[in-house]
Amino acid sequence: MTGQSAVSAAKAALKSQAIELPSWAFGNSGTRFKVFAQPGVPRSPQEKLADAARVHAHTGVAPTVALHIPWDRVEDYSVLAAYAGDLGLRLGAVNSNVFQDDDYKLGSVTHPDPAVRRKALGHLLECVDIMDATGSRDLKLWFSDGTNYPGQDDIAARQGRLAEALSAVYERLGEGQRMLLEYKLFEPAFYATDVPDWGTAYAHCLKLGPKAQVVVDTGHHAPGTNIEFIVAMLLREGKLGGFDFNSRFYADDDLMVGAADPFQLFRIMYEVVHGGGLDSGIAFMLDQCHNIEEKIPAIIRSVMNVQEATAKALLVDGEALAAAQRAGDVLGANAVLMDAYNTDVRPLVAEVRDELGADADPLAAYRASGYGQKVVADRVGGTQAGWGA
Ligand code: LRH
Ligand code: MN
Ligand code: MN
Repeated sequence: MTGQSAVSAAKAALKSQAIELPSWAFGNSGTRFKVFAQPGVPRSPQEKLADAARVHAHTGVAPTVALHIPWDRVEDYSVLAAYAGDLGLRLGAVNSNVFQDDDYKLGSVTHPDPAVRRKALGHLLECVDIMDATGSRDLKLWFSDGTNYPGQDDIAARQGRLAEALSAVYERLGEGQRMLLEYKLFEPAFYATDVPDWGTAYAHCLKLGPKAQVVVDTGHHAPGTNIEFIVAMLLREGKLGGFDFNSRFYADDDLMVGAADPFQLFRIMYEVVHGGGLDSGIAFMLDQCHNIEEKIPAIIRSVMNVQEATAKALLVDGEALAAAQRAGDVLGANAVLMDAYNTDVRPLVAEVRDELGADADPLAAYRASGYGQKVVADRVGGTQAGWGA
């Protein structure tokens, strides 16, 4: 592709990429040491949607919002979906929560007690009911299940209990619905997590069938893990359902995506683009918490970071790269990738936003809108995102 047509193709692809916002990123959050409450945070799921609508208005590429149940519990989810529609949004993935109940101390769907397992499964099935009402495509499953001490429980038996629950949920999925299984190396379990890695998630999803896919949370790996390899592998196997994007310096830090390692984000997006994953239904979700920084600007920044990494990935000269690879030109191939990474794509994505009717400089536009001051004046007594709630 010539320079100009590569740029127009990149612009078209960037316009159709949708980045999903997590409702919980708008609420107060913190570490287990302290939640620093911020003025003006949403007091209800509806107010979280209103904030998300601001992010979408300024960026033009964030039209869906993921819910977390029960943090976003409402009486009627179809009313919430209609409200989202009025704001120009759609409701996205429904995130289940089987980790904040006393009953789940020893696990949820892998708990040794069948009564606790039944309760956890009931919640997961309720989440599919909610998807029916919201029109959501994806159920996102993350299990905090695991053990802290060797011998605490039977590792293999827990896998059996997990498979049983997953299969019941799978059977309940409707036409066009999917379940996304998320893995995480450790925390809160410190010895053996029941879904610790992509291999375990993949094995379960493979057995379940095509509606079961793996979700890659970029903060859920051991330091040094080659995440783009995992992405390439899952994509190749047709099992990459989506991302939970965030940054990490140490563990599951949930910082703004692209903040800790923009090069890694580029490498991930390159594998997505190269593997044809940009328009294959992969959910590009953020999963972040903004503990000390302003939330809406941080979310806008995160959307921009994903977009910029995607733009750079789209600008990789595929023909030059393939030629260098065929010729065994190690440095040449690496240079092709680095040329794209080192391109300043900010003017390009600004143009894309402009053409979408959003703002070339979304952060400046948000500041100029006065929305931040308005919600501080209007909203008194914000809700916590859920972690300590
Ligand atoms: C677990 C996790 C999972 C939860 C979210 C709030 O660490 O990444 O996706 O649903 O955080
Ligand atoms: Mn996550
Ligand atoms: Mn996480």
